[in-house]
Formats: sequence, structure tokens, C-alpha cells
Amino acid sequence: DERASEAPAPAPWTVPALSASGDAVVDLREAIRAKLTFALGRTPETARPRDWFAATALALRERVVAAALASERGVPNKRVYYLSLEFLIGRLMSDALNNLGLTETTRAALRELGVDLDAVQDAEPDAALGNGGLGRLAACFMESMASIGIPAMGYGIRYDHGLFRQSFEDGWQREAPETWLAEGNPWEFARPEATYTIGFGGTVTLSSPEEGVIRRHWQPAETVRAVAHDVPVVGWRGRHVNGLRLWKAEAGEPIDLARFNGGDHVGAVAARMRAEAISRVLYPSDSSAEGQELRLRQEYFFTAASIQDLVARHVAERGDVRSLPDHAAIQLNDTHPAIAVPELMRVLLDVYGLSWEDAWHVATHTLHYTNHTLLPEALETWPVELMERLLPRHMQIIYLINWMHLEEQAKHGRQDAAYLASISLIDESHGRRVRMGHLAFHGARRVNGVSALHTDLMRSTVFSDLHALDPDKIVNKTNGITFRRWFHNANPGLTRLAVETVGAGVLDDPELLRGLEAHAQDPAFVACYAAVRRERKEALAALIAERTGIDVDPDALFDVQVKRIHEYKRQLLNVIETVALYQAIKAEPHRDWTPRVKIFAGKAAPSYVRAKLIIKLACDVAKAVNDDPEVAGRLKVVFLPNYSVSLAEAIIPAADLSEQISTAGMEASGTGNMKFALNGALTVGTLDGANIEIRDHVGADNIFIFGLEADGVRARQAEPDYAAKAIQASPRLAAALDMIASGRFSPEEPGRFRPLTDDLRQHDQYLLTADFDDYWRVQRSIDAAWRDPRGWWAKAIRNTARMAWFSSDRAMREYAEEIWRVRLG
Ligand code: T68
Repeated sequence: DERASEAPAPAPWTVPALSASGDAVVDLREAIRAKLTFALGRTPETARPRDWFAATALALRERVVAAALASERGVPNKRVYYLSLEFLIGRLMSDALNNLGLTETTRAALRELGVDLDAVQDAEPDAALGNGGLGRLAACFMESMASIGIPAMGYGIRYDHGLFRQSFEDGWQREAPETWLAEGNPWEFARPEATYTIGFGGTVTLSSPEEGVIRRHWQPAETVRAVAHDVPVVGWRGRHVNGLRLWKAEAGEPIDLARFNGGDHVGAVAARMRAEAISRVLYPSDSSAEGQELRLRQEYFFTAASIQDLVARHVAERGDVRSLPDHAAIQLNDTHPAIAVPELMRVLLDVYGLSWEDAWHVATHTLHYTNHTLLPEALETWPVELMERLLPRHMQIIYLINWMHLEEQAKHGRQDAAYLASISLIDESHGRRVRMGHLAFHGARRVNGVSALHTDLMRSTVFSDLHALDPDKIVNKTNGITFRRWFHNANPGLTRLAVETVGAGVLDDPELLRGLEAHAQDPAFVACYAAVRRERKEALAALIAERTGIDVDPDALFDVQVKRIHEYKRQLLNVIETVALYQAIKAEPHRDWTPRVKIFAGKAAPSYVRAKLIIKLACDVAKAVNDDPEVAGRLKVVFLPNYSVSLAEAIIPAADLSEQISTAGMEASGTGNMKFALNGALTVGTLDGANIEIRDHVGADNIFIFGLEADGVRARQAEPDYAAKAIQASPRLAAALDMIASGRFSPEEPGRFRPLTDDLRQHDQYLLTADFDDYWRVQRSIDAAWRDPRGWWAKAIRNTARMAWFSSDRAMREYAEEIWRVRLG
């Protein structure tokens, strides 16, 4: 077939006419040249790729602004405010280029300047302002809202240092600071005129009665300034542009001059350092709660700035703060901004003078809360004592909200202590702590889970008593991903094939991917589909060689698990299966093993000792396997360092198999699972999170499911000695664990991995032992499926064809209709 062998053609989507005059390429070329010269003070001869990146971004930014002005439709009736402590947006140039339809124009413009667009794009640092799925979801939602025309603004923190850079020293994770702002950020607009004062600490006093009403007045002991920095978010075809407003913390006074003049040059800037620390660095823990005071300061800082900003905008536009719920919907991304509940109440009560009833009505008709986890260790709580010290007025308001909440139950005769303790906003059982999930739940009009299973578990477990009080409050909104980044931009070859096969309409309506199904067994189409994959695998093999020195064969099955390292995600199960496979190949070297490359990537929280040990084990197993000539050509193991959004964009289109193997009931949704399936990797997974819905869409024949289901997990955890019994029943598992425990992979420190193997033998909270045999079984069935290429590709194509529903455009339409009640522009 000729399509397979053609040199890559330019992307098939067309450029909207944004250039008013003449030749778009010439205009852009001259704009870039001017930016390089006059904004950066560089000449083309001395410019580095980073300079070309900045010049190109500055030139494109003007076109984004032009698109924003063109799409301006006056004051929207209602805006969405998405509050998130994390926005894992990655690189922005490919978004801007593709959404403006300027990729080829820019490529040509740069070519005329002697510069390669790909090199320029590679010079852009990832904006890693998030840890994992929660932060990436916020980024996908921002892009989708701009694409489908929801008037929205994202609010977050402009961290100087995003997620740490990961390297390996002899297989141990090392962390280094990330410095994405070191050479400035050409996408952002600093808005010093949009600055708010944020208070901490101090006291609350009573005013003298005005018209018989006594008001509370908070006098903070300390203030910090929040300065807005706006990043434009351009939607598909440039039709809409929204803003991401990131707050930078600054001190009220840059220096204490008296102290400086007194000779204390360091002390003179101490207050400034304390203030600026708030936006200094992203906390690197995920799926666990961070108990640090600075974390609470970050949460309050960005929430308070955002609430002040949006209330000020509302009052300027509409005059009366009481109509806020008609014109603003606030979404709290997890509990990190849950302090918005008492903060909005404080502003309404103390600043605008509303009655409690009116303020509560406004707050509870404006706020909405998304829950991303039910793991107990990840549910945020703050000590009452800390809240009283840092946010005394908020603590008063929380007490009052809670008193009314519990009183309401008492009125209905529900007085039993256990029940009241379960719905109370204060947890009295571990010292006195404020339950931020309960606070967000109670203050929100709608609360949503992020997959069907997760939402059901919210209703039946952690929030069951609160749910019974208001059965309509919890709704499901299964996550999605933006196809512009995870299909069009990450996989232009597959996108081109889709356009050629089902028409260019697929770029606007992913449901048209369905049309690929008819070609799942058409040899010409399959050859093209396979050729696209082959090309991505060769590129990934080159990247692996460059970054790790390991040679992998693009003909082998690329078996990929990339995500944050966490015990519940069970990378360890995958590593143990790798060890068992290694043993099996060595025992029968002449069998026709399906050649596999196991590819891992992901960061461990720096304080998560167990996760770091799992990385070390994966690296040590990789070394032993890759150095063993007996398994050469059949098994390779790679751990790619420094997983990031841009690395994900390179890995996902090259994957044949997607590992989504969390303990059932523990992964709220997953979104990587969607990216892989869309790009045609087959999933091996448990019935957890959105895997269940992916199975429902792609069909049970086109996915590899194994393991206990959520209720089975709970039942098994209740059985005594379940782990020891499972190991006893599985000689293969026992042998793999023995090999690891014996020090075979760590001869210089034989006991190194005993903490892992001992835990599996004694506790095994995440049920690896229970699921191991079924995981082994399904992996061998995958080996067999791979040996039937026609069958494999048909499954892969059906995955791509049936994943449209997982677009974040669909998710955002559902939020718009059922949560925010906002019109699409
Ligand atoms: C993830 N959560 C869920 N948390 O684990 C994942 N946590 O199943 C889901 O698909 C995704 O959210 C989107 O809904 C996270 O990523 C964090 O990163 C995090 C960060 C700080 C504190 C707690």
C-alpha cells in the first residue's frame, strides 16, 4: 500500500485566516525576526534554540491575543472558575500552533530563517505545575473549555519551581529543582494591577453595632500580596480564548529599610522571603495529604486571591454580590481550595454585610467540589489549632457552619453520637482536625466523582452519611482527555490516517472515529495503522537509547506502565511478573516467547521511601535482565527517567500494551488509560476507575481484564492471612519473591528488598498476591494475542475507533449542563 511508505505529509487540517494581509508565512517570519531582535536583543547568528523558542512564542502570543479579541463577545452571562492547586500544562507551543492552525505556517517561517520547528519546540520547558492526574486533568479541562466555548478562568499558583527533575544514581531516584522560569515565560502576561492582599494570623474583633448589627473584623498579623500572571488558553481553531490566572506571592514591603540600615542585611529581607516562599515550590506528594503549614498557606493564598478577584469582577459587572450564583460557577479541584467555603462566607458576611442565611445561600449555590480519591491517607484534614492560629476568622465560620449542620440533624431527631461524629466537619478522633472533604461537600451545590465506580464508592463509603442527607448532591462526571494534545499533537501520523479514512470532520467530532471500525480487518488500512505505530516505536527506541543506553527492538511488544509511583498503582506487581517471566524464559529458553520490552516511567514523592525502593527494584531487575544473554531478544526492561507531559507524548503513541493494574477500588479514574487506548494500545487492567467504562466502550474482547473487583478486594482484606495463603498457593509467585528476597538483584546488599517482600508476605494491603496468578495468566494470553497480528491490530483499531466518549469536551459539556448550568459560547 502506498500510504504506508509516503514521507510524512504536513498535517491535514487547514489554517484559519488569521493573517489579514499578504502571505502568512512572510508575516510570521518577520514577526519572529522582530521578536528575536527587539524583545530578546539577539541576532539570528547568535540565537540559541531557547531564543528561537521565546521569539516564536512571543510572535504567536500576539496571534493568540488577536484570536481572543476576535472571539470577544462582551460580558458572558455566566463564567466558570476552576480552582486548582495544580495545572500540569506541559509545553504550550504545540497547543497554540495546532489550535490556531499555524503549525505549517510556523514551520515554513522558521525554515526561511534557517531554523527547525521541532528543535524550537524541544527547547520549550514543560510547565510542570502539577504532580500527576489531578493536575493534568485541570490542564485538559482548560483546553476543552476554550475549545467548546465555555467562558472560564483557571486559578492556580505560579510556582517558581514545578515538579522536581528526576534522575537515577545507580537506580536510586535523585531529585533536583525544576527551573522552568529561569529564562522567563514568554506565554504569560504579568498583571501587577491585579494584585490582592492576603492575610494570615492575627485576631478577630467585634465592631460597634451599626443599625443594631455587630460585625466581625479580622485583623491579620501578616499580609502577603498575590500578583496575577495570565496565560492565555486558546481553544480549537482559535474560536475562543480563556485565561489561566496564576498567582505569585510577593511581600507587602520588599525590604525592611531600618533593619538594612542597621546592618542586618539578611534579616532585612526575611519577611519578604517568608512571603515569597508561598509560591516558591510545588509540593511533590500526590495521593497523600501534606501536613505542612506552608501547604495550608499555599491553599489559602491562592483561594483567597481567586475569590477576591472573581467577586470583584462580579460586582463590577453586575453591581450586587447576591446574584453571584447566577453568573459564576466555582469548581474546587479536590479539597486543596476547600477553604473557599469559609473564605467566600467571610467576604459575603464581613465585607459585603450579608446576613448568614443570604451568604450561605450564595456560597452553596456557587461552589462545587470534585473528589479525586477515597484513600484515607489522601483525605485532607487540618489541625484545629493550626487553623485557629493561621485563619482565626475562618475557623469561627467553620464552627458556625458545623453547629448549624449538626443542629439541623438534632431537629430531625438524629442525635446519636456516632452518626453526628460521622457527618461532623470536625474529626475528634485523631486530635481535633477539620475534615476538608466534609467542608467542601457541605458547602458545595454539587459534588462529583471522576468515574462511575468511584462515584458509587463515594456514595457507599466515605460520604455515605452526607450523601443520605442530600441524595442529589453527588453526581458522576467521568474524566476525559483533550484529543487535541493526546491525539492530534502527540500522534499526527495516526490523526492523518484517521482524516484520510473518515474525513477531516473527525478533527471536530471524535465520534467520527467510529468509521475506522469498518477498516479493522482491511489489510491496506491495517498496514497504514501498523506503519504509524512502527514509526513511533522507532522514535521511542531512539529516545530510550539516548537516555538510558539500552537498545530495544521496535518489533517487540512495548509493554508500558507510566504514572506516579504508588503502592496502590502496583508497579511492584508488574516488576514481580517481570521477574517471573525472566525465570520462565531461563527455564525454557527455546520456547517461542513473545519478545517484550517492559517500559516504566514515573516519579516517587521524595519522602515516599517505599515507592523509591520499588523504583530501585525495577532498575536492579532491569540491569540483571538486560545483561543476561540468555533472555536477549525476548525480554528487556527500561526505566525512563524524569517522566513528564512531553515524555508521555512520546511514549503513549509508541505503546502496544497499557498497564492499568491498580487494586480495584483505589484508582479513582485514571486518565493515562484513556490516552493509551485512544492511540491504540491494548489495556491490561483491573476493573477499577475508568477502566470499567473503557471496557464498556471498546468491548470486552478488545481489552485484557484480570483480578479481583472492588467488592472482592474488600472481602479478601477481611480474611486472615490472605497474603501468606496466596503465596503458598502460587509456586510461581513464591519463586519470584524468593529470587528478589535472596538478593539476586542486589548482590552488594542482599537484604535491600526485604522490606518489599516481607510486606507482601505479611500484609499486602494492595492485594498483589491475590491478583498475581490471574495477572500472569492474562499476560500469557496477551503473548498469544500478539502472535496473531491481524487479531491484534483489529483490537487496536477498535480501541481507537471507540474512545471518542473519553474526550474532555464531553466531560466539559456534562459539567456545563449538569453542574455549572452555563451556556456554551
Ligand atoms: C488522580 N489524583 C487520581 N492526585 O489518582 C486519578 N493528590 O485516579 C484520577 O484520574 C486523577 O486524579 C484525575 O481525576 C491525583 O493525581 C494528586 O496528584 C494529588 C496531589 C496532591 C495531593 C493529593
